[in-house]
Amino acid sequence: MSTILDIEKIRSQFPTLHKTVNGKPLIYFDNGATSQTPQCVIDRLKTYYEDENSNIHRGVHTLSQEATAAYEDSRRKLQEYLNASREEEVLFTKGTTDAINLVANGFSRSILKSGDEILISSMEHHSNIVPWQMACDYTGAILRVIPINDEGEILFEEYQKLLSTKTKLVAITHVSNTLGTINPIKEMIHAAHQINIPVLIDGAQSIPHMKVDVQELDCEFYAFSGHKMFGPTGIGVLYGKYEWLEQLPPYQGGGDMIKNVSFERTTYNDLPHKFEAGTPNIAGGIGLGAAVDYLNTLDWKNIQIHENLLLDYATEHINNIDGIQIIGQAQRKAGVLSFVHQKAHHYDLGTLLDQLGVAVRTGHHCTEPLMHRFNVTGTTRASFALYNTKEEIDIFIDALKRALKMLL
Ligand code: 7TS
Repeated sequence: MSTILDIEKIRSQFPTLHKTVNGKPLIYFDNGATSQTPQCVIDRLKTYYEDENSNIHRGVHTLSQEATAAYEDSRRKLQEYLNASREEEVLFTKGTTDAINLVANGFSRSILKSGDEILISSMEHHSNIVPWQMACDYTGAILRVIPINDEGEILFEEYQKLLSTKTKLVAITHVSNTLGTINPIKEMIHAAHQINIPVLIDGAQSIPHMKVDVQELDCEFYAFSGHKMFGPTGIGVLYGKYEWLEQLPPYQGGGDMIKNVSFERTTYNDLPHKFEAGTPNIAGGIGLGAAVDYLNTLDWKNIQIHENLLLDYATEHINNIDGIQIIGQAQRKAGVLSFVHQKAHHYDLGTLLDQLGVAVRTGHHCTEPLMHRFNVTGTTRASFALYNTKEEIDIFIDALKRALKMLL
């Protein structure tokens, strides 16, 4: 494939991409679920366990100081990567889900009152629905949902109509994991700020596909997971504006998040530690720093061109197959291709594709309300990353045709 990226060099850094599955070379099109891990991140995790393994923020001994320095260095790398104005604005969490729960918990306990409203969209992942439903159950607040059109795009005028003085937060995904839609979050944030409403962005699916600048976006919160951006599992980030993180109460209680404890009264630690109770995922945090180092070596402009070419090529070829309907045809999309076939079940398609070496995801993709919106029970989803190629799409399309022949 003629490409602007040195794709062979990129692929050589990802050991899993060279596996065979069911006797076939693996074609990994399940990047929306998790991305593969480059050797530099794997090496960094290994070095941590071989050389630096120690608890952090508490030891006077050398090993603990080294581990603390590496962990805090990662935080600074993330601050720089996101262009956050202070390192205290970068909280380590278990992932996107944990980050959103942290904010929902804080809002439940300190901001939301009966009759207040939280605004989300029809295309949210369950992680950006259920924590708000729980917050509403707890406080009597009401969940409002921004509708979308048949292409899978936010209806901006409806969004504006839903914004009111009752709205206490807008929580919206940057990129839909099921449709691939890139939402106009900058305009949405701007509209919310007109009436002083804070905005949380679920960045789980955007971070691996584009450069994000939180100051330029001006969002109050931005949540994402390490394992979808070439980093380790079990680690993620909540970016929050300093004054908002100061205002919210701590999420969990325990070690590290306190200044002083007595049975009568406990005082909480400064940011970011106030939100990081207990021994954190130290190796994960350090490994995520290595993933950021890796991302910093990439040419983002050309990666976006490459990923758009992959998406356009796959879309064109899938559209030529009889009986297939693409779910999600927004003008602006990231590398996600979800589809249904009028006769073949997505689960059967996924199973047969796996037999042919192609890993895709099937089902509702943790977006059940979105499935209802499109009147389907699930889809087959191919989601691409920077290391995928046009040749892999050719094999996938061939495999899909073979699978359909077997099923129909
Ligand atoms: N938000 C979005 C938009 C997501 O796509 C996901 C995971 C999450 C939140 C939750 O992330 P976690 O790391 O905390 O689990 N999405 C998917 C997916 O599409 N297939 O598997 C996981």
